[in-house]
Amino acid sequence: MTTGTSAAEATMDASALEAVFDAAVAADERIEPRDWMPDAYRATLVRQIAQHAHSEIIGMQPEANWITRAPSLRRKAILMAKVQDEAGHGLYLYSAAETLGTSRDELLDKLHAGRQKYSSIFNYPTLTWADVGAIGWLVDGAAITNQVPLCRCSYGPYARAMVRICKEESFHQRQGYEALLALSQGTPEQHAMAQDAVDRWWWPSLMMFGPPDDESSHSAQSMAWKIKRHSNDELRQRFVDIAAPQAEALGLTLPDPDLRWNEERGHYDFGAIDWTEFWEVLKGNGPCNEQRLSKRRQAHEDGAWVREAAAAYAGKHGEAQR
Ligand code: BYC
Repeated sequence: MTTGTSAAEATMDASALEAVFDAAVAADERIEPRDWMPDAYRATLVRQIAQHAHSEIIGMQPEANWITRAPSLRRKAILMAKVQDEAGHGLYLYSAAETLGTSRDELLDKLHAGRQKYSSIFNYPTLTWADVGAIGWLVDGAAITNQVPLCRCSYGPYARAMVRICKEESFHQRQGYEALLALSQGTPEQHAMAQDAVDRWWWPSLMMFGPPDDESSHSAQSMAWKIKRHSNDELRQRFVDIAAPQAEALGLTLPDPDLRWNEERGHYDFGAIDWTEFWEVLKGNGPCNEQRLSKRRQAHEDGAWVREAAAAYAGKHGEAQR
């Protein structure tokens, strides 16, 4: 769409502006930061992008838990790179949110005060090394399934951030698959460790896609605005269809006795998800909610000196240039 509030836009009334916005969305054009947009569209984007950014930086915790105990130098180097990538994703996303007029500080304050969410998945513990593989395979796999369509999101800065994030996520997914394959084909103990991790991460991974469509408060509007391109249930089904044959190739079993190929539907059927658990985790009652938030707050406090030093440096640099 056009950039900047043009002289023509300045003289348009609200309904004319809305018509321009609707036409741009209908034509699959991108909405850019200086374009007029409905307040509710802006608020929905800030909510979703902030939640996404928070998930990236909180998601660093469960995996970083294993950096010091990675089983080889190679595995350690790969895991460090992955965790750093997640920090980078957080930065791209906070920057995308900033283009909507909300600062990173404001969003972090809301996260720390428990006023904004992050993904339910990161409230589960990483008990063994195999969890790093299971997260890569299942959690990153689910994230990619959800995020590839976001590359076509109607809001330009979010869509463009997602292109790079998805490229990195697909590397993450493959490293997880490869780590899990090594365990699955290893000793009986290693195989059992891989199976145990998959048993624990499978159902929470399906919950990442959000509540079922009939309980999803935002989906209809977000799809009309082309922020979301598919419903929660559609993406969840897509993920199950991808993961089920991969599990077979890995030599691991997904913990769902009802999982089977349905020839008629052309999809895998799967068992009922425990939505009570999902809503409890969202309310703050998951196994690690408290630990994740308090570690995040502590990390933010510990980093205060870096922010102060960077601001002082930027101030001096600015003076030198004047
Ligand atoms: N966890 O109306 P709905 C990653 C909330 S991957 C927590 O369907 P929407 C990573 C929802 O916010 C994870 N909360 O919402 C991977 C809403 O509550 P509010 C991050 C959830 O937005 C590997 C309420 O439930 N990915 O970062 O239309 C390593 C009703 O839901 C969850 C993204 O954020 C959940 N799982 O659809 C490191 C992708 N699901 O806000 C990092 C972008 C729902 O009204 N986000 N809720 O209080 C999206 O695509 C969408 O926001 C969702 C939810 C599909 C997640």
